[in-house]
Amino acid sequence: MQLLSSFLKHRKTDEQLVELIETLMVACKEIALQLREGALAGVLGTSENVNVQGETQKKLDIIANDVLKKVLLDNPLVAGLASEEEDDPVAGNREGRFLVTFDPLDGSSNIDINVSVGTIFSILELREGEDPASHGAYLQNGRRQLASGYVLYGPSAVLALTTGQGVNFFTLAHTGDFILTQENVQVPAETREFAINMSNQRFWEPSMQSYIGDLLKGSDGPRGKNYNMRWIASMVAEVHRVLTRGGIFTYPWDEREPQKPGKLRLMYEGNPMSLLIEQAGGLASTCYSPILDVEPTEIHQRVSIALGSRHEVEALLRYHTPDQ
Ligand code: P6P
Repeated sequence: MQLLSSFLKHRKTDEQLVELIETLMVACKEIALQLREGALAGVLGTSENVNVQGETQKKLDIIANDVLKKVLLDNPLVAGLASEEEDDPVAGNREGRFLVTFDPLDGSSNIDINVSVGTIFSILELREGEDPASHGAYLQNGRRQLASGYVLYGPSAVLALTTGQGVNFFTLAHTGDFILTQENVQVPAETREFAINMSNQRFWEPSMQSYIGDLLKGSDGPRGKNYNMRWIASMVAEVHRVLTRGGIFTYPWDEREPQKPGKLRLMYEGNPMSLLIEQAGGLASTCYSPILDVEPTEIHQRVSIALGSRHEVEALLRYHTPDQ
């Protein structure tokens, strides 16, 4: 059995990065404990607060966010953090080296029905002369991430992590250790499984309607095979399924909010998940270009997402290429 820290050190990972990842896991273990308690701890249900995203916060959204902020700001390596739940970044230690962006509890609409949720994180380096209390410090494209990952709080708590040398899974043991359970995760290039919120079909752009329409035609249609659909409404669970057995997950542009490219957030969901997917041999696209190439202009900006099995994302891109 290989513990997270010994695995990373064996891979010659930057020691300070290892320390920061271990700090993040301290917070995620606390969040996992609170989730396990659920109703017993009186942490279910919604708060009175509405976050910067315009979403009513669940009590556990706030708890998870507070745990991550406290634990991270206690670490002198952390120069600052930006959370999906916070209007503005929070400066940390003046001598700090790293910036952390996170979605503290993705999929939280599932908490009250006891369905998997997760913490998504991304680690960047503070650039020379940047102010970690300013939005600008965090506006770095996804290829500048030093590491990204998530902890999926499911039947077991699983960390999916990349530090730029592939993707590995670690399972939280009763001892409180994250133990390596899958090394060098690879997304199968082919799939028969797609994940999209079909109830929005009438609001998608025609190219997405055409692509999904052809999947639904099955073996009689142009794709020549039958597909299965999954929708958990928890991106962490969807991405974990894609990393584990392949698939395509997409949350596309929607005409109800035409000024926004999509529902999901670039800095807290799109970039960290896209780095994992690319590191595992998959593709992650805005439906027109790689998500990791997007140059951020706002820390809460949205992005359209299509990610997963390489050949399936390539097929989707062919429907979105103007000369089709
Ligand atoms: P919908 C959860 O709120 C989330 O941000 C993602 O985790 C998930 O994939 C998506 O939104 C679900 O959206 O519209 O199906 O509720």
